[in-house]
Amino acid sequence: MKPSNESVVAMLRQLVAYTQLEDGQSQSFRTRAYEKAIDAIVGTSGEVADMSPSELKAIPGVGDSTAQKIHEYVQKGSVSKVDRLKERFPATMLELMKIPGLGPKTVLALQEQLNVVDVAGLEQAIESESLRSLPGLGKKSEEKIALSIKLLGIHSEETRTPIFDAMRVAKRVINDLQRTDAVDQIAYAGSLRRLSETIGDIDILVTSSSQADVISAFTSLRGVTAVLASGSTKASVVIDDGIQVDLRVVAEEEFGAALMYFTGSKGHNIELRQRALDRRLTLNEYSLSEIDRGAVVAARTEQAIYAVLELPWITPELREGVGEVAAAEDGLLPKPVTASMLKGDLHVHTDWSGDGRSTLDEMLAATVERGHEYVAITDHAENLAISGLSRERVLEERDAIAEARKRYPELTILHGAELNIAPDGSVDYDAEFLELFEFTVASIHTYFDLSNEAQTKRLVAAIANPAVNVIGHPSGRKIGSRPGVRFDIEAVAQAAASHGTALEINCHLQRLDLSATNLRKAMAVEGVMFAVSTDAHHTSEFANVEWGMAQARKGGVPISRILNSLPKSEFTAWIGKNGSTSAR
Ligand code: DGT
Ligand code: CA
Ligand code: CA
Ligand code: ZN
Repeated sequence: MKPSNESVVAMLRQLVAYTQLEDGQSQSFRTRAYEKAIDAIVGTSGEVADMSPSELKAIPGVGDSTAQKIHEYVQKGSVSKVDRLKERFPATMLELMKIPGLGPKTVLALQEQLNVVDVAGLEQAIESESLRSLPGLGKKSEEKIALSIKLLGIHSEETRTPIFDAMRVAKRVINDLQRTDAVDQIAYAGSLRRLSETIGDIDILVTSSSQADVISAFTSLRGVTAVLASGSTKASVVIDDGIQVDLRVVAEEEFGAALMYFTGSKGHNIELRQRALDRRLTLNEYSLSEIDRGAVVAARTEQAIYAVLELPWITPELREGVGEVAAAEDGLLPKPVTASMLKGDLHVHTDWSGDGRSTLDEMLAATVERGHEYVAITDHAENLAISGLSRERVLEERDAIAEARKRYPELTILHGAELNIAPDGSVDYDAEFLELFEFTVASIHTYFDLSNEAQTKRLVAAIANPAVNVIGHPSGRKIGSRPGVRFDIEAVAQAAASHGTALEINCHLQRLDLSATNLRKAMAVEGVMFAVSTDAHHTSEFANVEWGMAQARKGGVPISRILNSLPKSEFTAWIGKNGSTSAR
């Protein structure tokens, strides 16, 4: 079976990670070349596996040596360079690199000087105070790393995977399996479908007319490092040494019942089973049936099963067994929001700031393609050392946007910025200069470990700034690698409501920020608006709106609270109320 583009991209990502270790640095010309190729392949519609080395090289962004490696992977199923590096560096070292404070250089030194290659060894090195002996580290950094491990809940025996990584693997497995003729319907279930922040294992359901072919295709997928179980209708494997994937082949007429059962949560299932019993019905992974005669009442779709149980279909993100069934019964659940309801994106980067990877025109064209009416271009502001725009560059970008408006007459383009919230709550530039922006997002990018009180004050000050329209990724967390700032969500939501500043739901799967917990708390404050924004740094990242809207569903946010679902005129009226903008 030829690898999907996702598989090729996964191989390149491994290449990036292992090259970082080999070089002892996170960026080099080699890693940049691989990363450029990843963007290029994500953006291409062609099948990489069908291309010759010269066709591969013809994709802008794919260089010579990368094309060779892709070709090798397609031909042989692995890349000798990766195999060689895997021998030298255990996969657990890649996990260590995700801990804040542990870059490739330190992880390499851990192996070379302390013989430490995993979290258990790291914990011992902290315990024995030998971590601090490594070059560039000290007592303080040792303590900081110890705190990160604690706050992130990383344990040597704990193997939950951040949803960002798990979703990638799931999409790749699904894409690879779909390439076999044996697969009809395919879907992921479990905690992944519920949009849990971390995933124990990936659950995938398939319908098929040839079960044995599906199972054998699954257990021989590229990237499978162990087959844990393999039977006639189910199998479990480990992918990339890291995550378990469970596959079940189910009958087509029972797909809905299976999807519902394996989506869970267990608590949700238990409540529904009780509800079935109350109606002299029994619910299991195969069907909803009459207890007395055994006749199937519903099984093919989830909708049909919920309907017989006298409930509206409950969106998977809410199925946590924490009162959603009662709320559904009382008609209290909001209508699930979806990506197609959005009319604009309010947090978008371009290559005007250092970390953007697509041009202004590419981002605008992609916005139009999504059918959006408006977009805010929010490149980084000057205080962000590596990629922020100087005042001069801001003025240049403003001119470039004015020109671009002529090329995209159907799109309202707001010239904006992503400001940096300093520890005292102030932002970049000065009040007069800030007036030239039509829209701003303000975000925390530094000083993540101040007290709860200080961070709350900091966020409230930014919210109260008349030049600020949205607080971007309010906690700044990265699931699994950065805990983010602690703050009082009620106080922040109160301030946001009274100053007419929206709170962001950042769509990136590594962020999902605000968290679902904080969204539910913020929802309790009347008048708070949310901006579901991609924070895209590349055209391919606009697709992340799917996750932002799933996060909104998980937080119980109705469409009326989503700022960028408003038609253009209402949207501009809303930001105008803030008093800061001159949006067209
Ligand atoms: P995870 O994998 O730990 O992130 O969480 P889940 O929810 O994906 O759990 P998993 O993979 O063990 O099982 C998938 C779903 O299957 C689960 O959400 C509900 C259902 N399920 C599994 N075992 C049981 C069970 O013993 N009773 C009931 N009612 N449902 C179960
Ligand atoms: Ca699971
Ligand atoms: Ca499972
Ligand atoms: Zn941003």
